[in-house]
Amino acid sequence: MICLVLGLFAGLFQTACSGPGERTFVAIKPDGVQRHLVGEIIRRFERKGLQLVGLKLLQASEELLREHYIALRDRPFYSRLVQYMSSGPVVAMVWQGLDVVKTVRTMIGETNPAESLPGTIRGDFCVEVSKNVIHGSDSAESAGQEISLWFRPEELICWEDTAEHWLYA
Ligand code: D4T
Repeated sequence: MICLVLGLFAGLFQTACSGPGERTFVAIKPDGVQRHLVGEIIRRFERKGLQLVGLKLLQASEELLREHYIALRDRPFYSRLVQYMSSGPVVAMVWQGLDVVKTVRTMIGETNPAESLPGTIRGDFCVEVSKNVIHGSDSAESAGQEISLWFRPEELICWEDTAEHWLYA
């Protein structure tokens, strides 16, 4: 009962939580975790000025991954993609900030690492499309869907970012 009340309270608090900009979903894929790139990737988003509001290491189920990539279910690489994403732990995150969906996609680079510029995550750390280290939501709409697929409301933390004053007018 207490948990239920606390959960409801947390849900209300999340709804009321307001920080600058929007939120996006980011996942460091199994190759990124295995290659010890977690710290480097988080460092880039933090230094940019984005705010971390959710973070967890998990072994994603095939069911979750099939749902996450549902839009690609007719593509020939769909099964291989789900298998690869479930081959080891992933780091799931939610980042917040002004135009964060676009900003994160720019920092990640193109889907194909060969087309990603140096300085982007895929441009710097990988070579093949099927092992491209990281995922970021491609629109505000998909960000909303992916955040609710991967995180419960109470797992997203509303906190005052004191750097905000130096980042935003
Ligand atoms: P994700 O969703 O992982 O951030 O990738 P993108 O948004 O950049 O690209 P996507 O949805 O088109 O592809 C999803 C995922 O599938 C892998 N992939 C893609 C693959 O293994 N072979 C392919 O030919 C393509 C196009 C890589 C990313």
